[in-house]
Amino acid sequence: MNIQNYINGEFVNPIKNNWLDNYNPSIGEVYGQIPNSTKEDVENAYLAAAKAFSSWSNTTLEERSNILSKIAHLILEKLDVLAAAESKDNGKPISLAKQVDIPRAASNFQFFANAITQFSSESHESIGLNAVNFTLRQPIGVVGCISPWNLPLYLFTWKIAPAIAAGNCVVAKPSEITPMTAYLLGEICNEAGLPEGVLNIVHGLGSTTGQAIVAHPNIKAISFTGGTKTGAHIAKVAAPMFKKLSLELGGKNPNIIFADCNYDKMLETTVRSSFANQGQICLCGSRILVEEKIYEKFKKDFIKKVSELKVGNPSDNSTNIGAIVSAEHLEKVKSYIDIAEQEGGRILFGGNKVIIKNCENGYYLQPTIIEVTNNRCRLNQEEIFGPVVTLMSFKTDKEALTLANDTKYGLSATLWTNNLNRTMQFSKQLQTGIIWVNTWMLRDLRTPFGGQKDSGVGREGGFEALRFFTEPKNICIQYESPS
Ligand code: TXE
Repeated sequence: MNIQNYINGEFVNPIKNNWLDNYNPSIGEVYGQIPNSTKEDVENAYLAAAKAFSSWSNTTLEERSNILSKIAHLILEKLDVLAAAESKDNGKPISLAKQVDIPRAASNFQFFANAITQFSSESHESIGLNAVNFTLRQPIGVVGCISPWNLPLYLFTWKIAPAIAAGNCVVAKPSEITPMTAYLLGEICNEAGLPEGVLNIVHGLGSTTGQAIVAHPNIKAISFTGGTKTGAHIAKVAAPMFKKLSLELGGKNPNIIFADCNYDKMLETTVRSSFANQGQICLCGSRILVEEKIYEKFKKDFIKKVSELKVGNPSDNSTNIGAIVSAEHLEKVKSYIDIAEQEGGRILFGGNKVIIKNCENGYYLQPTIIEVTNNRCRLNQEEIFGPVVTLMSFKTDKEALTLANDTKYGLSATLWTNNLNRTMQFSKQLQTGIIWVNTWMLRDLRTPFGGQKDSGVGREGGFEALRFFTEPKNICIQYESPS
């Protein structure tokens, strides 16, 4: 299955005719080709976006809202096709794609279809000076959206929806590892009546195609989700060009469990926050910190629950843990398991690759639990981004807070306790952009989403996203006093 770039509402081959293999990770085989676009393709996408900008930025909010809403409905109509494509491309269980990825892609469009009709700005009367100030929030122009392979359509649409809702035109690049649902979105946009050139999708490697978007002199804002290292590189390229940057990067999120929590709910949720999407979510609670008095009980119960998870073919409805996204990523995750012992860790469960019947060449790994004694070890300091969590115990609140913050990342934290004072004290002192208390991954799209420290810069979601994708302009008018 070969896919093409989506430029000016049409599907076109890459100009230089370079192609990349696209793998199905569940069987470890190439199942198609995607464009390895060059800067010429990116230039064509930019020109299409620039041409569409003046009319698109002058459509009424109602027109935009209706089109975004239609895209949302079409995504839901095609849920099964999109979920099957996502699962095949990424290796995630089909059940997860159906329950999370694709519905959320629709919600992203529906949310901003609504939000744009409520997005306004204040005016300020300078009393006694016969002056009034008001603020226009105008679209930036052509913006770049670059997304990763872990939640492909979910994160791709999370950027595109607010960008076009705000009146911008977009040059978007999905990960070269999971291009399929982005490709399918192009047809959906045409069917929804999105004018040609408002959204342009170019496929290809980050270092070439992605780089060409980031370095393009007239693409004035970049919204990126991916690795911290890549984010730092993008910032280096874009900063001297004074582009607006939204960088959603890696995480090494603490999951802090106190004895006074709702134990059963904590246990069931912790299995999910540890291994959902094969642990390939930047919000996963990969460092589990447990109050000493329940540590042994938790360890026993957690291992038992995790041992019941089924590693299998992602297209099998009973599969809980699907394939790792690529052979390279499988090796990267395995390399951390292999250093566990020398890092002072002890593998309590898992740690091995799995051979799945009829998928012998697929990329499968057991959910893995490693007990560590020192938070400075590599397993606790580096983002593994796979089905691997570490366990540590703590005695006091102070120790728990210190451990939780002892990381270069600052994306999210999960706290399990029924103690109100502790909840507020931790909420104020945890150095993360998101804190879940007695839950995980409960998402209200109105909230600011993003992290501190090495987890990135800026926030997505709600009006934060619409502010990112617009330029505020203050206008001050002085008028004559009545004669
Ligand atoms: O991200 P990359 P990958 C973390 C996780 C993972 C690591 C790398 O640790 O192991 O990032 O994952 C494009 N200029 N997260 O390889 O490389 C690339 O083509 C412009 C956390 O997916 O950062 C892809 O479209 N673009 C993250 C996108 O950037 C470039 C989710 C992400 O690729 C580029 C995924 C360049 N120079 C991985 N280089 C999260 N926070 O959710 C690459 N790209």
